[in-house]
Amino acid sequence: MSFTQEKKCFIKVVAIGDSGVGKTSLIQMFENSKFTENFKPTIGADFSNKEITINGRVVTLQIWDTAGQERYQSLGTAFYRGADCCLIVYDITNSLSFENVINWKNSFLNKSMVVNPEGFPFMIVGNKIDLENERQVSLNEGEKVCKQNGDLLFTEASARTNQNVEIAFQKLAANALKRQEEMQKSLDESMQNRRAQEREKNKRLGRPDKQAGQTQGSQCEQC
Ligand SMILES: Nc1nc2c(ncn2[C@@H]2O[C@H](COP(=O)(O)OP(=O)(O)OP(=O)(O)O)[C@@H](O)[C@H]2O)c(=O)[nH]1
Ligand SMILES: [Mg+2]
Repeated sequence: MSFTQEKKCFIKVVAIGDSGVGKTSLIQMFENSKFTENFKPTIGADFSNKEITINGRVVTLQIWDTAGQERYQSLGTAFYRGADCCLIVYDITNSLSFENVINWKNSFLNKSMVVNPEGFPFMIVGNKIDLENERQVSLNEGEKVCKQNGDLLFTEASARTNQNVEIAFQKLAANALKRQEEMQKSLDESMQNRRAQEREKNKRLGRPDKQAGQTQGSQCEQC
């Protein structure tokens, strides 16, 4: 295995959604297999790292847990920048939190200034499915909104029972990694084309080929 292949990949995940929907709880369960009943709203944002394996490759997830409370929303820009993917959480027992999902998505795309918003990896999580008796948003409604808004990844989950928590993060990260690799591949291809054109031009003009011996293409800086 070459040195570049051994280097680890890094993916920045940003979790957003209304206050109280369970962002911190999902992250806590995913990272530490712990759940706390009492609600301590996040102030500003926290971040933590977790290593996971995707298709045999070690990937470091840097997970940003942001505050859902309105008063912290102006901080968004700082936390969103450089994100590779985004987890949007709503609470299935709170229809308003579901209605806000697309606002969160749009606000994220505006503030993060993602270069290529088309196909940016979002995972929508309908949390608290352990509270089935209090459900206000059906599975069908969740699926429909995700389909209508660019086929966003979607799952229902429970941070309390640990249902579908790991799979939500794994799927989102796998998607982000795939996108990173595709973007790197097209960058490598355009670099190679440019080099080939340059070589051709030098040949025509009888100039020495400065690129001879240089390695072609590069692995993703982070991968
Ligand atoms: N029953 C149940 N309660 C949950 C679940 N997930 C979170 N909670 C509870 O919901 C409350 C809010 O959870 P948090 O994870 O703090 O919510 P948050 O989205 O991080 O909120 P902010 O930090 O204010 O944005 C807490 O009392 C949690 O115990 C779940 O899956 N089921
Ligand atoms: Mg929180």
